[in-house]
Amino acid sequence: MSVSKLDPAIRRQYEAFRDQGYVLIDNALEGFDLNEVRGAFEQARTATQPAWKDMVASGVFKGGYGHGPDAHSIEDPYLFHRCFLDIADNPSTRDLMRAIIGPGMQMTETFAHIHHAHSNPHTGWHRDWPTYRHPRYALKAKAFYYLDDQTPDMGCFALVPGSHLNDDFPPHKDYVGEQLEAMPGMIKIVPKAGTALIWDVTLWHSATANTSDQDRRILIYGYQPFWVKNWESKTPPVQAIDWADTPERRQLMGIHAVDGRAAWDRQDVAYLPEHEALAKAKVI
Ligand SMILES: O=C(O)CCC(=O)C(=O)O
Repeated sequence: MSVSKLDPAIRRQYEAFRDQGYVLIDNALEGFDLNEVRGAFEQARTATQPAWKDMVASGVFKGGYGHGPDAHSIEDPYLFHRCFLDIADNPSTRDLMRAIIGPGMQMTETFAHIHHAHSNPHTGWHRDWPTYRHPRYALKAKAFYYLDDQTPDMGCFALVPGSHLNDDFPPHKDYVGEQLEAMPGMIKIVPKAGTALIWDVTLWHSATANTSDQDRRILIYGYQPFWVKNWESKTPPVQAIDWADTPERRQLMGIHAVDGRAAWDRQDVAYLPEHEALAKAKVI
């Protein structure tokens, strides 16, 4: 859909995203019971805590977003609770995300992320990859959902507004340790619980130290066009397949495309009958 045809409210958010590289949406979790989401989050934390502790003790770290001594990153939290899939398809952010990513949007990653009280930044200044620019769409945007009110000492996510338009990567070596927060133009994102931050992964961004007494708890979702490889040789987990009970959800989970070629569809997951009809009607 052309930008001029977007709903005016979505268009304003879309234009802020294109201009500044990010947009904040208040009360984005209003359709969900925040306490239930927090409970599900803690359930996932409890289930994965022993493995995280073993990893910290071993000193060998792998996993998403600074998984290590300063952060506990729980990949695919929907394996523990279905509400994390419902939030992936959140009506409060879905239309904006589709406007940003374009037709054939899928979710390519999700984490429940804890940046512990009294811990160092779990990552420094970076952008996720070079600026592959498109005049209308972004190659990847993330949604962060905040489960708690943030304060500036709570290990806030930091970014430089507009830096997605720079060709260069951030001068990260000049802004480490005590100097991390001296990055020119940086702002900290300090929203209320239930807010969503939608941001372009080519923004210059960093974690900051959490010097407060409270863990920072966020949900992370990454969205990309369907033609980006997602599961590769891994069959999507049964929880994702069962949840994806409409063609639109099949697409969101990177299984079968609605807007896209039938040849992109996974062969290791059976079509929903109505989706198979859609795929058969495609010419390519
Ligand atoms: O958790 C943070 O504050 C940093 C996140 C980050 O670097 C990323 O999502 O790429």
